[in-house]
Amino acid sequence: KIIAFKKKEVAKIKADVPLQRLVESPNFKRDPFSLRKSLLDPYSTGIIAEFKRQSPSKGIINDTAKIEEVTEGYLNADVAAQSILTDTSFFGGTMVDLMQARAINTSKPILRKDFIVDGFQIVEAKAIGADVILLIAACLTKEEIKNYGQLANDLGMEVLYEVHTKEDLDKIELENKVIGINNRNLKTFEVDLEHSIALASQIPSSCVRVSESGISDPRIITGLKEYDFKGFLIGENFMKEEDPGLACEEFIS
Ligand code: IGP
Repeated sequence: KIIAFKKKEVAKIKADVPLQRLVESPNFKRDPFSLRKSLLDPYSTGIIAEFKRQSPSKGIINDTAKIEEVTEGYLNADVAAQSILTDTSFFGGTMVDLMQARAINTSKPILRKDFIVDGFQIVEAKAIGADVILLIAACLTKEEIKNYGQLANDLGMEVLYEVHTKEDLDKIELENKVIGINNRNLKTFEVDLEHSIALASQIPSSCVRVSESGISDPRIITGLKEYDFKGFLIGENFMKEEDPGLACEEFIS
């Protein structure tokens, strides 16, 4: 459902915005930061802190937090990277949020969190200052995953490949990828860490493993590290607080 909606939405934007305009934007010229490198740094906290105002499963999470303040807070907390929802219809995010974060964040990778269903969005991601895009295996064919991944890499960006099942994993050429296992089933919204840990054993060691969703306690991270997870994507646990940056700082320290 979301995918069909997204495809229509992107088609409209594509008709209005010439590619040339994206390519000419100042952010398009910057060299993106590497998420892989950031997560593999032995001193990294591994935390990928998300800016998310609302979600289909939770409704409004935070509608007062300012992207600039949250970005500053997350950077102060020494996150490994930032994740920013740019989907408006379901998550209340905007591309402007990412651009404003980018203006402040000059040191850590930013993930454009959205449903990528068209190559245009990948060029757009670079133009707004993203370093990494998300490709959700469940939403894409094997060929799309390969082609979009290639396009992102050609533009100097990295990809977080998101999976939830073995079928998702089978669609990806796994060598040397950053793989995010979503603990949340996107159909039932149920969160299951055991399921993720079981799936992790199917991922080759050349990959960097990221655990996504439902992480609400530092002890969960200690547990996940035992299974060689290097990245931990956290949204709601920070965003539900009035000061998400401070919540992140307290979580990490
Ligand atoms: C963050 P949480 O439970 O910490 O808020 O989850 C992130 O994993 C979640 O927002 C997410 C997501 C997605 C959102 C994971 N995959 C795909 C939109 C689209």
